Amino acid sequence: MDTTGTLFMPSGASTISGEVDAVFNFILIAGSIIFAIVVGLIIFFSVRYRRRDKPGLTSGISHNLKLELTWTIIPVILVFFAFYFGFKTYLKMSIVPGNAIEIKATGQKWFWSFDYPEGVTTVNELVVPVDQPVKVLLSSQDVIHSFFVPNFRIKMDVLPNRYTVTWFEAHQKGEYNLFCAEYCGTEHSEMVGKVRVVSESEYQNWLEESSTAGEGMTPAEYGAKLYISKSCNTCHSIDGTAGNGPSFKNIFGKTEKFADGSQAVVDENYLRESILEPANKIVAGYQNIMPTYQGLVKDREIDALIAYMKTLSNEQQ
Ligand code: HEC
Ligand SMILES: [Cu+2]
Repeated sequence: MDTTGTLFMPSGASTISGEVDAVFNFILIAGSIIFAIVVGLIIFFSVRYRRRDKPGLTSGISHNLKLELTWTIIPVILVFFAFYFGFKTYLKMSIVPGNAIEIKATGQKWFWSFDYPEGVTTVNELVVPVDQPVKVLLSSQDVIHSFFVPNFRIKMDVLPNRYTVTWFEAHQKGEYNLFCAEYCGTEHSEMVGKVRVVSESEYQNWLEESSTAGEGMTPAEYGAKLYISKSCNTCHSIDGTAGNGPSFKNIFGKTEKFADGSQAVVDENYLRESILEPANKIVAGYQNIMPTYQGLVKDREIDALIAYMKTLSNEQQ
């Protein structure tokens, strides 16, 4: 159900967000009341019954059965409520509906990629239809990440060498933040994406468009788009400034020096290799942190990226 944002949570946009919030609020409010009562009484008693210099004032009462039953039974009931609703919601969040569409999500330093059954691959953008359950099959290429969409109230660890699963059904169109919620290295805070919830027809159109993306554009124009959409821009600038990776400015045709002392002239094959097997040749002065784009970019897209990098260089050929 819909909930609006509060101090603790952003607005809820999935079918389970209302339930998660209800459990959270119940525990928060019940906990706060009990905390106030316990701490209030501690303060009251320590003042009221502080040690005085008059002996004999302490009464001989050893216990009070009614009171003890009350402060035992009420919290037990509250804990049972918290367990009952918490477990019920947990089960709902764990069991993926049979009619869910399945999207493979991969975490890697430091971006998300998504593979659709239709063959479309996106980076840092998960597009899903509204009012339809979506199963997200998660795994990591490197370290532990965590798939966190606060508006949907889902968070799931993303592990190397193992699959984890989460699911959601968004019932409100819009754009929602996707975070990595597991510290995964220097650019962890840049590991953010978007979940775009669109209508069923927009979704079908988007799938169609994405599988024919780049048509009607020159390769260099398409490459410029891919440079952003495949997240190359998080590590490579185009204005000459060095980031996590070398800038693409004037890259084509230059003589590149590598960490092992060898060197090579940057041509199409070198660029292709750098994208698919970045660990083969490490540019001197940089670390081996570029993820392989094997499987994430199609040949057509590599061609476009190379065409784009050429346009950033003086020495075009
Ligand atoms: C996480 C950061 C990161 C991302 C994302 C990234 N790279 Fe890299 N890239 C590097 C680093 C670091 C190097 C230098 C070390 C090496 O050679 O592996 C590099 C090297 C390169 C080189 C060789 C550069 C040279 O001057 O010789 C090319 C070409 C390249 N990347 C292309 C790309 C493309 C295209 C993308 C997007 C599809 C991309 N990279 C995404 C970090 C990244
Ligand atoms: Cu991460």
